Parts: sequence; C-alpha cells; structure tokens
Amino acid sequence: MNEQATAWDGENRARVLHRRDSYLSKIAAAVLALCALAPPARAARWETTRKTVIDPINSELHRHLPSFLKARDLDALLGLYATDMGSGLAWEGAQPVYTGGEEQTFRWEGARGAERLSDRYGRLLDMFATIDRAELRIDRVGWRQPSAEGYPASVRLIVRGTRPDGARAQLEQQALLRIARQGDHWRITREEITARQLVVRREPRYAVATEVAGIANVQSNGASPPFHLFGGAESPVRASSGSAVADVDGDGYEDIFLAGSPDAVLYRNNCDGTFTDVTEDAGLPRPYPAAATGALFFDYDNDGWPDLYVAAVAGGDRLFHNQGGGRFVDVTTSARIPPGRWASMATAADYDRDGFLDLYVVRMGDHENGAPRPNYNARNGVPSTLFHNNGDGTFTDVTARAGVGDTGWDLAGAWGDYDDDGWPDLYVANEFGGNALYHNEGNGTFTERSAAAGVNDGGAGMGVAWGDYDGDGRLDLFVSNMHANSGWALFHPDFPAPVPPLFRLLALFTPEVQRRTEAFLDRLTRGSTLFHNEGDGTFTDVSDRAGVRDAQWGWSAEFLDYDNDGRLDLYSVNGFISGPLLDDV
Ligand SMILES: [Ca+2]
Ligand SMILES: [Ca+2]
Ligand SMILES: [Ca+2]
Ligand SMILES: [Ca+2]
Repeated sequence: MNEQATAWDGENRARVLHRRDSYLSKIAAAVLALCALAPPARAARWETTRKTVIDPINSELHRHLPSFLKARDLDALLGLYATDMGSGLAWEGAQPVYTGGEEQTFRWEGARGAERLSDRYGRLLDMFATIDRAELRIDRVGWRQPSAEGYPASVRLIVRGTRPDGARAQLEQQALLRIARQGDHWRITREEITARQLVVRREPRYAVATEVAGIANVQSNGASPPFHLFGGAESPVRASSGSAVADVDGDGYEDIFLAGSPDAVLYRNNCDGTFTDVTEDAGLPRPYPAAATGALFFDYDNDGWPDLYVAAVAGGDRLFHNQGGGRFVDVTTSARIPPGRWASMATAADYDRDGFLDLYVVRMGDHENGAPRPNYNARNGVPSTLFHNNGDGTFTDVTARAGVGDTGWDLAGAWGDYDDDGWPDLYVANEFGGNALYHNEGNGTFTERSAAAGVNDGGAGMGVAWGDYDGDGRLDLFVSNMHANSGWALFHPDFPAPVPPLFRLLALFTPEVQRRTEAFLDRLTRGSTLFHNEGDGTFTDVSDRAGVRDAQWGWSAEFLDYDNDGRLDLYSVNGFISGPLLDDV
C-alpha cells in the first residue's frame, strides 16, 4: 500500500512540476538570483506592518470594544474614540424586511446624519437588557492608504442578547472607520455606519441538549493554542473529529457516531431523548485505532443496513459492515480498502449508476513531512481517492481512470448533479488555493471544470455544501472558507506570506503585479463563497449580496431549512485564533 502511495506521490509531483514549468520556468531561472535577495525585504515589510499596524489595531479594537460593550461601560467605549461625533445611518428608519416567521428582521435605511457617539452607544445599550455576546469583526484594514485621519477599515459589530421585553435579539452593524495611532494607543478618528440590521425572536428554536441527552463526547479548544490538530510535542495527532447519523439498528430513531473527543463512540438512540454509548457492544473498536477525521454511514451492499466508513489522517481508513441491528464488523481488508493516509472525509454517490454506492475519500497534504506549496495554490497534497463499489463487497481504486485524484490540500468534498444530466458531479475544496469541480462524463471519467464554471474559488476552503437556496430547481454551491480578521491571519511568523516569489520580486517594480499579488492574499482570506447556479454550466459568486461572505473562520457547512419555511438556510461551523490574543476567535 505504501508503494502505491509513493507511486502516486511521484506521479503527482511530476504533474505539479510540469504545470508550474509551463508558465514559470522560462523566466524563473533568470530571476532566481534576484528572488533570493528580494523576498526578505518584502517579508520584513509585511511583518513590520503586521507588528506595527495590524496586530495593535486588532488588540485595541477587536479585543476591547466588545468587552466594554458587554460591561456596558460607556466611558470606556467612548475612550476608544478620538472624536465625539459619528456619521452614517441614524437610529430612525428601521424597516421590517422579514416578519412572516418566528423571527422578525429589521433593516435600517434612509435617514442619515451626524450623531453624538454617546447617543449612538446609549441607544445601542438601551436595546439590550443583557448582552450575551459582542464581537467586532475587522474585515479589512487599508494599510496602504493611511491618511491624516488614520488607516481606513471596514468592520462589523455583532451584539447578541435579550431585549428589555424579554425577546432575544441580535444587532449587526457595519461601519467604515478611520483608525490612527495616538501615543501608545490606537483610536477611532471617524465612524460611519453603513448598514444596520436587527433580528428578534421570542423563544430560541434550539436548546443545547448535549448533557441531558447523555452525549459525553464534546469537542473543546483544549488543544489550542497553540493549534495542535496535527503534530505537537507529545502526540502526533491531537484531535479527532467527524460525525455521522443513521438509524443503525432499525428502530426508527437516528443513532450517532462521533469519531473523536476523546475517542470514537457510537451512541444508540434510546427513543426518549437520551443516548447510550454502545461502541463495544456494536463491535466497534475502543480505543479507536486511528486518528479519525470523518465518518460516513452508507449502505454499500444494499442490505438495508447503514454501514460505516471512518476516514483517518493516520492509522488507516476503515470500513465497518453492519450485519443487521447495529452489529458492526471491520471489513476493511476483505473489501480491499487500502489504509490510506491523510484523509479528511469520505463522501458517497453512485457515480456510475450501477446501483451500488461508490466512495470518494478526500485527502489533505502530509502535515508531518511537508507544507502546502505554493501556499496560495497548493498542488502537492496527497491525492484524493475514488473507490468503485464492485457490488460484491469489494472496492477498486479507480482514481486514475476517472481523473479525480485532486492534489490540493483538500479538506472537503461533496457530490451534486449540478447540470441535471443525471450523473453525480463532484466538488472538492482545497485549503490552500483553487478548488476542483469534476463533471461526470457518464462513462466512468470526469473532467475538471472549475475554471470554466467559475467555481475555482481560491479561498482557504474547508467545507462544501450543495443546495438549491433560491428554489429555481438547480443546485447552488456554498464553499466555507476562512475569513481572517483584517485579512492578515495567514501572515503568522511560522507561515510564509502566500505570495509567489516571482510576484514578490516584480511587485517591487510594477503596480499591476502588486495589485495582483494583493488579490491573491485577499482571495485567500476574504471568506466564504456562495455560487449561484446559472443553469448553463456556470456559476455566479453572490456571497456579498446574500450576506454570507463572513461566515468567520469557516469549517464545515450545510444547507438546512431550520425553520421549516420551505427555504434552505445555511449553517456554518466556525472559529479560530487569528492573532496573538487568546480571545481572538
Ligand atoms: Ca449495509
Ligand atoms: Ca456505483
Ligand atoms: Ca451531472
Ligand atoms: Ca428556512
């Protein structure tokens, strides 16, 4: 198996080199010597800017403004400003935009004018009897365009809590700021409110039921900081993750498999709102012998019982056959599933329509022995794998023939027939750069069409979801990407600035190259993307219009109609530390 993996690696390394050769090699040699000198100068400038502008602004505002709001400390809030007055939207003019459901949404429009900041914050605080959470999202800092008033920045303030009448409320306010250094502090010299929205509902639709239900496996951020999902001083892999839901014993109630935190557990649904850990009784291993990252129930042998596939970064993928009633047997070897490595997740579809579900295992890069290169569009990952279900309990690796061995550092993939030709297509998200859209040709092969379809994306992708959000009958696509505070999170000292060396050099001489360089950086940190399916094989990025760009540091995402109004909503898991402060998540 290792030999096969090594062969794959070699093949793809050759392919990557060939690709890069095709457009860089001619000039690369000529500028190599200069490049060796140029990057440190640019890197120093990035790092200097980060240390002297970006991090201090984040520390001062991202950290302090929300905590002052939660403490309802008006004096401290006003102390963050070097002015008494603000501009933009006034408090009058709130219009109801969505009042039909359990929630009411109001949007401020029209009335604008000068306003005392003490009045602005007074009104805001009056809205909330209690504040559960406050957050200042700094979208972008225009660090190249400082003026006498300071650096321009676009921000989003989110305040969540309870109104005096007991209703739950969330206020979201967008603003353009100017931020300037005054002595040892950074102060807001100008604030213009550009958008404001309030969502109100009487009762929460959901209540946290984990403990009551008897679920003991709970993910925590105990391994961070520093971030130790993979690697780390004591353990090669610190955190396993992944979940899958199916009625494994046929009693009509959904059971839950959680792949980690701390160990893999199968929870049987007791049909009374509680669950029981039945891992060992169900024939599943404990402790789980691999570092699992993704779990999938699918009935590969069509016997009516959902079987379980568990992907792993290390220790091997495993397939467990459900013999009926929720009794599992490890059939990895007899099913001819190789152990594999660096798997992110598995996703199933009958891509060849022979009546048996096939399996695509999404794989990332080798975090222990390598890094994504180039890190703005990495192609040196471990190839993802397509396993054809032979219908006799065995699988065959058909990746090469099908042409779906994507070598991005892939964290997510999802099947969806986006062109309605009856053949399931496949989208794969690369954490470091361009994604892949594999169109199913209906003959066992696929063609990669991400560029032609307009869905190459280029963000730091970690989640993929297909869903017809506007009800036009065509599958739309959501890719959850990182949205980094101030767009600078990737410039960690341990993480080289994601700029092509050639661009770094040329950017010294031409503004166009500089602009394109920054477009790379912007795309990597700009946030999630919602692609509308135009019905002609192409998609349009509607993220900003739809208001879903900043799903924060997005991990997995899924469409669901959470309020049963017939319209698909979007749930995105998020959170990460993007600066030196521990509360910067
Ligand atoms: Ca089965
Ligand atoms: Ca099949
Ligand atoms: Ca299709
Ligand atoms: Ca809905």
